[in-house]
Amino acid sequence: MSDHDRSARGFAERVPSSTRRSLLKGFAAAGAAVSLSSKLAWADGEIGYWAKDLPNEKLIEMYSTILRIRWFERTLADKQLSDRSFRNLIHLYAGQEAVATGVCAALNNKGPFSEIDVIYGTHRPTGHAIAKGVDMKKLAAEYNFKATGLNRGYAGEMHLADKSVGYMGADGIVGPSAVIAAGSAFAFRARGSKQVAVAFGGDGTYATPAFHSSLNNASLLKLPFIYVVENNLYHQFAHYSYSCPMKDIATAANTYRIPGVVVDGQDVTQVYNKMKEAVERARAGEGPTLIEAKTYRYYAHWGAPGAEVGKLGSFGYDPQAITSWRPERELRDWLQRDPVDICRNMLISWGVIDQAKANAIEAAMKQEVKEAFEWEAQQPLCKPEDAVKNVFVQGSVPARQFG
Ligand SMILES: Cc1ncc(C[n+]2csc(CCOP(=O)(O)OP(=O)(O)O)c2C)c(N)n1
Repeated sequence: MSDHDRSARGFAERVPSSTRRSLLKGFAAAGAAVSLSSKLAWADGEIGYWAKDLPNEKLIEMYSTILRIRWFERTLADKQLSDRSFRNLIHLYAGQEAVATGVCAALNNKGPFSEIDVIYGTHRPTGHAIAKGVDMKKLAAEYNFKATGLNRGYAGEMHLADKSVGYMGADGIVGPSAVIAAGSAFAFRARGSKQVAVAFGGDGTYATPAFHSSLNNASLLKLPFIYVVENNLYHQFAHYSYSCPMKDIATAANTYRIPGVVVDGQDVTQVYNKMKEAVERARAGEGPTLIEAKTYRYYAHWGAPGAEVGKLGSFGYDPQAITSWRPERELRDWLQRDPVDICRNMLISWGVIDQAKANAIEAAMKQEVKEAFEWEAQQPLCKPEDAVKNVFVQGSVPARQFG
C-alpha cells in the first residue's frame, strides 16, 4: 500500500463517510490545504473512493453478482442455440454486467416495498433483474414460460417484474419506462419517503421524448430520480452517433441543470462510486442525476448468432453477420476490458480475495446457475387456457392506494 493509500485509508477509517463527504466538499470549496489535495483528487479520480471503503463481503457480493449474470446468460445463449425445449427470445446483456451490479449495489434492495428503492429496466433485462435480487430459479422458469415462473409465465423476457425486490419491470418499448420511474420518484417525494427511483435506458433512449421529459420534470420538481444510460454504442445495429449529436449523452444534463456524469461501465467500483453520490444527492432532496455508463454489448442485438455452444468468449463473432454493423476489432478491443476480469483483478489487488478464492466464487456461481436451470426444467408449462386468468377482474373494484 502506498503512503497516499495508507493516509487516505486512515482518514476513511476514522471519519464516517457522510462527514467525510461534506468535509471534502467543504475543503474543495475553500481551496483546501495542499496536504488534502490528493484526497480530493482521489475522491473524484480513477481509484474507487466509496467502493474502497466497503466491507470485503460487499465487494465479494458485487463480484458474485457479475458472475451470476454472466453465467446465467451463458446458459441462456447455449439453450437458445441448442435446446429446442427452451422457448424464449433473448436480448443478452453480457459485457454490461458491471453497470447493473454497481447501480443496484448502491440501492436499498431488501425490506418492505414502502422502503426499498425501485428500478425500471429495459428490453435487455437479465442483468437488472439479477442485480436487484430476483431469484434466478424463478427467472429461468419465467424465461421458459413456466407456470411457477416469476410472473407465472405471463411475462416471458420483456415483461418481467418483481415488486418484492423493487424490480418494477422490463419493457419492450424503448423509452417510456423512464417516465413511469420519474412518476415513482414523484410518489416518493409526495410521501416524504427516502426512496429513490432509477430508470435504465440504452443510448437509443436519448432520442425518445421520455428521456427528456423525465429529466426535465425530475429537475423542476427535484425528484429522487436517477437516469442510468447504458451507452453500449449501438441501438440495434445503428451507432448512437446516428441519433445523438453529442459524444457524451451525459452532456444533456446541462440542459436540465442537473449533474451529468460519465462513468466507465466496465468497472463496477466506478459505477458504484458515481451511483452512490447520486443516491445520496437524491435522498437529501437535491434532485436527479444523469449517469452515462460507457459499456459494450458482446452479443448481437438479439439472440446469439454465430456463437458456439459451451464456448465462453464466442460472442457471436461471425464475419458474415458482424462486419456489416460493427467492426470486429472494436469487439475485440472491448473484450480486453471485460467487467469480470476488471472486478476480479481489482479485488485481488486490494487484497480482498486471492486467485484461489476467485476460482471458488466462480465455481459457486456456476453451481447456483446450474441449479436454477435444473429447477426450471422440472417446472410445468403454463397452459394456454390460463392466458386470460389474472387479466380481467369480475365485478366492482374498490379504489385503493397501491404499495
Ligand atoms: C418505441 C420503440 N421503437 C423501436 C423499438 C424497436 N427496438 C427494440 S430494441 C431497440 C434498440 C434499443 O437500443 P438501446 O436503447 O440503445 O438499447 P440496447 O439494445 O443497445 O441495449 C429498438 C429500436 C421498440 N422496441 N420500441
